[in-house]
Amino acid sequence: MGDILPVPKVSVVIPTMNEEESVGLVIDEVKQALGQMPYEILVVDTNSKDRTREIASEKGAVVIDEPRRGYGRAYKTGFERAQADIIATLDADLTYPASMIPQLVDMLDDKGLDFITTNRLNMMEKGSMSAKHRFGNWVLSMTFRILFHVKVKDSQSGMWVFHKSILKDLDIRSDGMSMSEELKIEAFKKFKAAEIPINYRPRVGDVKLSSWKDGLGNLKYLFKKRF
Ligand SMILES: Nc1nc2c(ncn2[C@@H]2O[C@H](COP(=O)(O)OP(=O)(O)O)[C@@H](O)[C@H]2O)c(=O)[nH]1
Ligand SMILES: [Mg+2]
Repeated sequence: MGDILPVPKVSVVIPTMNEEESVGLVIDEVKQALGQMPYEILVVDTNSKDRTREIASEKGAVVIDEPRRGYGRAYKTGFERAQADIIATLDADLTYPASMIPQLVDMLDDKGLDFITTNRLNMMEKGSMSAKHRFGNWVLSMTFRILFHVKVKDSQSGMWVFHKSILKDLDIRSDGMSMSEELKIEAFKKFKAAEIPINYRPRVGDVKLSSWKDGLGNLKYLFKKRF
C-alpha cells in the first residue's frame, strides 16, 4: 500500500513557454515559502523547446501539456487540474514574490475574501518594468477603472490567490493576455475581492509576450467586453 498523500491546501499554477533559466528558481521559492503546508505545483507548458519541462518535473512539479498558445488558455487548463480549494498563480520568470503566497492565503480567511490580486506598481525594483510598460499599464489600468468601475491599480498583474470555487461563476472567455483583466473584472463584480501590494523584480530570461500586440489586444478587449 502506498502512502496516503495529503489533499493539497494550495495549488500553485505556473504557465511556461521556454523558461528554463528561471522555472527551477521559481519552484524552489514556492517550496521554501509553503514549507509544511500541503500543496501542489502545476506547471502548464506550451511547446517549450528548452529544458523547462525536465527541470519542472525534476523539482517535483506536475507538468501539464497545453500545446494551444495563450496565457489565458494555459491558466484555464491549469485551473481545471487544480485539486486544492485555493489557487495561487505567478509567472515562471522570477518577477513575482512567491514568498508572499502564505500571507495572501491567510488573508483570504482573515479578511473573508474570495479573490486577491496584487499591485506591483508601488514596490518595483529598478529595471523590473520599462517606461514603455509602465505607460502601457497606466493606459490599460485607467481604461479598466473607467469602463468597469473596479478599483484596481494594476490591471495587468499576474499574481492572484483565490478560492477555486468562484471559478464556476466567472465568465472567462479570453484565452490570451486579456484573461488577466477579465478575471479581475469578473471577480470584483461577483465576489469579495481586494488588491494587495507586492514587490516586483526584474525578469530572468526573455519576455514571451509582445508589448504592442498584447497591449493593444488588451485595450480592444476592454471595449469589447464593456460594449
Ligand atoms: N503555457 C503558456 N505560457 C505562456 C504563454 N505566453 C506566456 N506564457 C508564460 O506566462 C508568463 C507571463 O509571460 P511574460 O513573458 O512573463 O509576460 P509579462 O510578465 O507580461 O511581461 C510567463 O511565465 C510565460 O512563460 C503561452 O502561450 N502558454
Ligand atoms: Mg512576466
